[in-house]
Amino acid sequence: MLTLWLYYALCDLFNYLTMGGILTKGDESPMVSVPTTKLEAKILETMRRRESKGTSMKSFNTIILKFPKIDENLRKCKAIFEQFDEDKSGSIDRKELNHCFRKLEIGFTDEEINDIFEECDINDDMEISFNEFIVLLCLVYLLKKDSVSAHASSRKGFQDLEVTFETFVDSFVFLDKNKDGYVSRGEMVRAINETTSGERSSGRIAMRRFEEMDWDKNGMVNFKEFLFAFTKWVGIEDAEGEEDDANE
Ligand SMILES: [Ca+2]
Ligand SMILES: [Ca+2]
Ligand SMILES: [Ca+2]
Repeated sequence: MLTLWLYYALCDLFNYLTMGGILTKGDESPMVSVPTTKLEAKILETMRRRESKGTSMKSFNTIILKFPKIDENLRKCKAIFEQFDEDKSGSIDRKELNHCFRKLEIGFTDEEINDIFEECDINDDMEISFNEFIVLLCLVYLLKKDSVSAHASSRKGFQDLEVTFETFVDSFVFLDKNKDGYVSRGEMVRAINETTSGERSSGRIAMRRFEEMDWDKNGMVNFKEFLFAFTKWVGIEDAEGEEDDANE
């Protein structure tokens, strides 16, 4: 079952981190991560503010228990994605994203839309793929939630999605023990130790999971990287990866 697979994937990841992998890299002090863009700084600041409110997650298991629901809701997200992919190219370009934001009544300026497009186009192909889209929506959720009362939230079909996004935020807050907006190796270790009693299974999968998470390889995982990892874990691939949209 997928859920079980996810569980083991996470155990692998944490075991790998516990045993010391890329993150240890011979330096004793954690690297200091500095946001490189204005938007990144804003996300970090918003996340830190959110973190000060705490988390409803009590253990790592409570996160895992939510996986089936997350999976189900992200799948529903596919329909939203397809709706905004106007030319059915399998990805969302800048113009389509603009339309999308207008339809969802997300009050972003053109500059902000541009920034978030660039932030989430992680493979730099100038298109937003499905997994990039999920990350994008979740970041929008985080940013909007923090400012004015989210307007688009009351829209039908989005409540489920918001529950999922809140789960992502909550999970991240749970992992980020010192509330600095980044999940470090030490924090990972703490999170896993609080729950499991050392189920060990390292290996290549774990290595891959970790690489997926620490996208820019700086030894710290920010919220965006965490989200990308999640989309991978639930099996959401890039548009190029799965050409299953034979019927249009
Ligand atoms: Ca398109
Ligand atoms: Ca892309
Ligand atoms: Ca931290």
